[in-house]
Amino acid sequence: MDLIIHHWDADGIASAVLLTKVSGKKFDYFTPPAGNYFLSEDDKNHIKNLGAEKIYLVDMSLPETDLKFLNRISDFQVYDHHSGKLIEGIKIKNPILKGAKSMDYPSCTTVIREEFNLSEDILFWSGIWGDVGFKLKEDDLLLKNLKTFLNTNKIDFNDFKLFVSTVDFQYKTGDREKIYNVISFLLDNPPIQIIKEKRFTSIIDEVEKAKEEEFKKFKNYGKLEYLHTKSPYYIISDLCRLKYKENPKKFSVVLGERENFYNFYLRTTAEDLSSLVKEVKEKGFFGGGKKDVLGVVLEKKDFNRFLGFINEFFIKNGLDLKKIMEGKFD
Ligand SMILES: [Mn+2]
Repeated sequence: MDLIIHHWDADGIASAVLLTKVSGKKFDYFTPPAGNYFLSEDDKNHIKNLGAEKIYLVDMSLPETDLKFLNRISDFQVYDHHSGKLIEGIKIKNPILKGAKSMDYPSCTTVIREEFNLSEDILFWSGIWGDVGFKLKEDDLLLKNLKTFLNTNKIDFNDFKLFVSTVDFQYKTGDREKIYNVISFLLDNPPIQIIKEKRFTSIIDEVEKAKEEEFKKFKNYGKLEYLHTKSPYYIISDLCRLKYKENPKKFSVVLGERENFYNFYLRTTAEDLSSLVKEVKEKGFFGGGKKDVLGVVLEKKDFNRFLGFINEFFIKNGLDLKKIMEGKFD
């Protein structure tokens, strides 16, 4: 069977479903563990063993080596809207890489709709709402068009938002089966019906509760707010943002421990993190970020090397992160 590899969020799921519907075929699906914007060795073995002749990658910018791997083992096609670069010999449909404006392609569903001449539907709009909904202003043309779509199709705005959250929240449980179950449901039913399904909608409350519980476990070390969590829920970026909002000038750090990986998050306005983000990448870690945020995914074997590196940054700011973490790792 052919395979669709997709991002774990609402846009990735909606894109995978749209692509399935338009091709009229059955597919296998794969999404990496939440937070991993790369394929681990396990992921690659799993994908290879599926033996797909054709592999699609939607809504995910993977490292060049991973793209080349997928291109080697299959007839490979990418649909995406993230920044990155074109790679010779790989079929990538991504208008952003050819100079298009990101506001014209706010979602991967936008790229897929254009490629296959699809009419707008709730999946198309859920990709957009999932990726950029939080930053749309009342007078944005995109929001006006969405509201026209919802009115025409008699979909309540709150129901639409619930729809997108329900699709989006599944990955936060840390259980990828839940994501694949949503894809099945969306393929077999009128998509909006999902908001009537307790087994899918209850995930939102479940995740919010887990967040509340973990949030209480932050420890304060003066300028540093630190949380080490072993929660199976993938909520660390949310937790870090919540703590950061309390006091942006502090250093809010969350370390999420999973089976084979650590997720590290730092947010602060105390210092511009842009050069730190750059350095992280140069050192060969899987990381990204902006002025006020750094996120890194680490294989466990790389953790000490990372801690040594990042602690230099904290020492400069009068904080010994390593000492704070001491005793927490074996
Ligand atoms: Mn997207």
